[in-house]
Amino acid sequence: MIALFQRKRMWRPRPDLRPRYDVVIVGGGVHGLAIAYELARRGVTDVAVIERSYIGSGGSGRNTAIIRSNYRTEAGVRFYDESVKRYERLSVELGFNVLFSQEGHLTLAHTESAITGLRVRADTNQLNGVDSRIVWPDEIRRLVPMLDLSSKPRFPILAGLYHPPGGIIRHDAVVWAYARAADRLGVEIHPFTEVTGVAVAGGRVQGVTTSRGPVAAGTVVNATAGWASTIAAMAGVRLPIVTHPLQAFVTEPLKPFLDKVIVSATYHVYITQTDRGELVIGQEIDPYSSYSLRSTLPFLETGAAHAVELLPCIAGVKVLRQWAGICDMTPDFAPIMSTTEVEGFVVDVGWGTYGFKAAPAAGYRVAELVATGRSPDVIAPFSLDRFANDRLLGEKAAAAVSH
Ligand code: PYC
Repeated sequence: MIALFQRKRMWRPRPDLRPRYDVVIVGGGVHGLAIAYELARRGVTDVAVIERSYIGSGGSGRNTAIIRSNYRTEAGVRFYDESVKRYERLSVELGFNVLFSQEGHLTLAHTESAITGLRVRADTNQLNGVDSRIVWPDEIRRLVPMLDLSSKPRFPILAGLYHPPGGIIRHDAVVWAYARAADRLGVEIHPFTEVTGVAVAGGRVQGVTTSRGPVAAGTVVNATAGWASTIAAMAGVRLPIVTHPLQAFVTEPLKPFLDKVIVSATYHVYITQTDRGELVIGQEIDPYSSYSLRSTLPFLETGAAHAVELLPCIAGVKVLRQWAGICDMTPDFAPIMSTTEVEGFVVDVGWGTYGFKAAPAAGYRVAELVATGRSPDVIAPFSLDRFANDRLLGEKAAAAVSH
């Protein structure tokens, strides 16, 4: 029988791992794929992306897909602003709709000290050309009519930081779009291939060993998010990273009523409504370090209770499912995009709870670092040696719902 309709694959299956590539990227999430695509665009096409499971199976498939650049440090604001601008062009650039809804991002303050923190962010954002400003309850009511702005909640809403360019995106579409674009430029994508070792000799990386045999490489890039420190340890590189779970849950679909991303550090909760109508609700990272991908009842109970304090109208809504991802946390809540003491071993790690929003800029800049050997200005503050040289970045106040 003749198949009437054959679906086109997003990228080509590659039966064989070749014995050598110019660049091997460990991690087939959005970062690894974006780096591969940007390398290929620069003419570096002898690239393999090696992924232990299916592509996008790690943090890229387990995040809440919030995009924003309203960070606290100048380095953070500049970098994430570049990423938001790249996301704005991504559907056209990659020829694939990534459903970026720039609906606006609203961080709530419930205490005077939180307002002070938001003022610092608003100033730093504006000084760096990012649209972000303090808003007061009257305007908050107009932006999100369903928020409880009365004095009834335990922590009434006093003010907010409003960031119109922020929003949400369709995360699997971003992963597929980068994979397809990288594949078309000649990159090889090898899912279900586990890296079991990183070969180093004379202070230089030689390649990786995998569940499908050894592969030599001129450069190895570690883009493995929650597993970043374990892969780095295989190369003898110690990273200041501790892995923590981050959980989220999703409700049944509701009629559209929430067209802003809402974040509250005091309630440790953030809420968005997807294009399908579901509410996506997340909290702070779990307080213990773990590689566990299991979600927990205490998380669901506190997340739901806190979300209902902000939006009492969702009290009877059913929860459909919950999940956990794992996050590579650095002490200053900022990433590491850097060369290391092992020549040819490059890291794009420490993405904690902010990796997805960073992928287009990280892909572009880490590819530039690999291709030229020089760290571009916009990512120079994120080098690994900042921890030895006492140049930490202090991004915690603006990272997810941390405070
Ligand atoms: O940084 O916007 C963020 C975020 C939301 C959820 C986790 N991180």
